[in-house]
Amino acid sequence: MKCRACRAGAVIELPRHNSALCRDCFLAYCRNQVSRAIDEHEMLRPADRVLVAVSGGKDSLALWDLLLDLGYHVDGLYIGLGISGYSEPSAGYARAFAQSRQARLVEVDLKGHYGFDVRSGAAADHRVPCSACGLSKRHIFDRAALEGGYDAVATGHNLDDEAAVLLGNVLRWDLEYMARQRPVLPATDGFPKKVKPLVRLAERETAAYCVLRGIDYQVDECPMAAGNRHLGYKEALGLIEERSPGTKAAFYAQFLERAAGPVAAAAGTNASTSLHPCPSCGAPTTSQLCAFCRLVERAGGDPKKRIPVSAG
Ligand code: Q46
Ligand code: ZN
Repeated sequence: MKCRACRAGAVIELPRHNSALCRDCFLAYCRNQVSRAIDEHEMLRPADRVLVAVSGGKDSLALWDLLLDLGYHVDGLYIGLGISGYSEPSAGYARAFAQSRQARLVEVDLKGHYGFDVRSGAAADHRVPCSACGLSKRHIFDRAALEGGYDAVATGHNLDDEAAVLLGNVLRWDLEYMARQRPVLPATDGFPKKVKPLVRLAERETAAYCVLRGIDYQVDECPMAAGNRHLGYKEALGLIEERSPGTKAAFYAQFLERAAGPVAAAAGTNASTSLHPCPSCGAPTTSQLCAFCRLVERAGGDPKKRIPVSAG
């Protein structure tokens, strides 16, 4: 198998592009896909300070590496979720990467900082673990970005993630969620800008990228993910993709090009006028106290604790 670009020995096949690439051409392809996503969706400006949400998995570490290589000023933020057997090794991969690239990694440990982990927080707030986890991560990334003066939060959602979320939204015709499913969400009152620069790269491509770049990452799925709907949608799309390479990318790309605008118009804009700053943490909320501060209070922690991030 020869590289389609330079005729050297290929290391990876890309059926959706009807192509195969050698190591160097594949790494260049990954950089190019990220660069195109950033340009197409006006995600970042060259001088932006970016905070990457780092989990220790392949996507977030590949994203961090790619953004550094593209010349962005990028720091990482890792949140210790306290998931036994999973969180500690994940933190280790994040730290090792930061050290290897001499990049700045900010760490927030849920238990040490707020007094709960994903399991105990979920139990105290009568939620399922992924709901407590998602709420905590969104809150901490948002507050850290705003308090640290970052221009955007970048997350490692890849093409497979976005196509699976889209499939779930379409199956339920959930227009509100579809309207928000964009690769870039602009900063609005009290929320930082959010960008997903990996939306043009498939999951197996980010994994191959890490392997070829020598980046060690957490290979295991979070144990709490077992049996969730998102994984089922990914599997279903994987089967379709196997038979018809390119379908997944077309499904997502055509949504952005042809449907996202009309869907957003049909869903209407949710008036943000009822939002006010949470008296405890300052995050925008429609309730007396924001959902995260309620969770922290119920779990017996101190919601007023600041996140240890300052402009670096
Ligand atoms: S939400 Fe749920 Fe993930 Fe949190 S508890 Fe694990 S599976 S890590 S993206
Ligand atoms: Zn709050």
